[in-house]
Amino acid sequence: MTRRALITGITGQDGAYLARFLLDRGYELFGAVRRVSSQPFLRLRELGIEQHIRFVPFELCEFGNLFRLVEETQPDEIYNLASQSFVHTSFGQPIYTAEANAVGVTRLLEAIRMVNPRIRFYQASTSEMFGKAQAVPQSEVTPFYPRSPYGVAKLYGHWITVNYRESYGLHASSGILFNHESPLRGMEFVTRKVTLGLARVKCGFQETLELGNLDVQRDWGFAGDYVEGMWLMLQRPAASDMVLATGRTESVKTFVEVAASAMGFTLAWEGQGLKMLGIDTRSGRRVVRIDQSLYRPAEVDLLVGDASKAGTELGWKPRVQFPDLVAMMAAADDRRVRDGSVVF
Ligand code: NAP
Ligand code: G4F
Repeated sequence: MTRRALITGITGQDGAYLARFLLDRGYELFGAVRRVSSQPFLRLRELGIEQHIRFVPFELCEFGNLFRLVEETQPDEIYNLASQSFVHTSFGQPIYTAEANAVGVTRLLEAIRMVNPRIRFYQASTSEMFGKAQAVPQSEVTPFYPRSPYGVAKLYGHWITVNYRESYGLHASSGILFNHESPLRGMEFVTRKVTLGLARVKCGFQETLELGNLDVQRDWGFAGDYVEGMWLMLQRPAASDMVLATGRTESVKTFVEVAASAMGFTLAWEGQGLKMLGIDTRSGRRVVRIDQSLYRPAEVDLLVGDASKAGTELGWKPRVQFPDLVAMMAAADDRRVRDGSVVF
């Protein structure tokens, strides 16, 4: 029998890759989208799958809407990928972030409990919950210490998912995913900001790339690999929580260097701290500058995940390695900027 899935946040990076993954497996797919004034379907269009999805109106902060949505679509699986996903923004909008990322999860779980408790549920939890990391690497048993309103709200979303599983027997799993990127990544996030910015600098559309803290380290994987892990979690007989990560960590500075090299720059650093500059030694151009306003009130310095539970229980492992990920993103933005195609 054809299985039905509902994806919230389908217009985002992960939503697009997960939609393609589920369509390839024959799912009937409902895509939950909120009303926005710009074009929300560009990623789905880029993957060529927009016409295979039934779009339904959705807002995380509106219980009646969520309830009717679950009742009308009667899905077998719900993937809750929707959230206010920008960490920096969460410092300026902490209350809305909590409404969407914390209470929003409870709204969905309540709707599932009332409409059909057999629906399997995936919650998009995050390595940001580890924040000021209490162990290296971080796994399912590492204590949490979030460092942003985003991380705090996601931690509530994580625990309410665990609580509904333990209280009401829901098949509800929380995926604790480390940073995952792709050519479909939003341009507000540092990796995409770097690859798009460098491509624009190279073509003369932008003078310099302004960045914040270059010393922080992240465990960066490819989003296309991570959506398979989400699906695998919901195929298990019993729900549980899993870390998905590559186990390798790199600094933002290294990401910039590898991306710059892929774009044909020869980057050298001059100066220290806020005065540091990234110079292209061939042309002498100042390619990278530091902008203090891009620093966060509290930072997450080092994330690196241990995904051995997912390896053992799901048979999951990431395929794309860090250098190939950077090269893939750099090539996509280089091409887009040169041929003037739409960027999202
Ligand atoms: P993304 O590209 O920013 O997508 C977020 C999605 O949520 C978009 O479709 C957005 O809709 C939707 N959304 C935001 N607020 C909403 C609201 N109030 N009601 C309904 N929909 C709303 O994020 P992503 O990178 O794909 O990440 C997917 C999920 O995984 C997020 O929950 C994120 O927090 C979490 N996560 C991501 C990573 C990562 O590295 N990518 C790691 C760990 C966890 P619009 O298109 O209208 O903005
Ligand atoms: O790319 P980022 O904005 O991602 P961040 O904060 O790690 O959050 C992402 O990953 C989380 C998983 O750990 C997700 F839950 C979350 O939804 C999102 O997808 O920033 C990465 C690092 C930060 O430490 C930041 O301070 O890069 C540093 N950074 C330096 N300059 C910058 C910039 N970040 C951004 N966005 N823009 C800069 O100019």
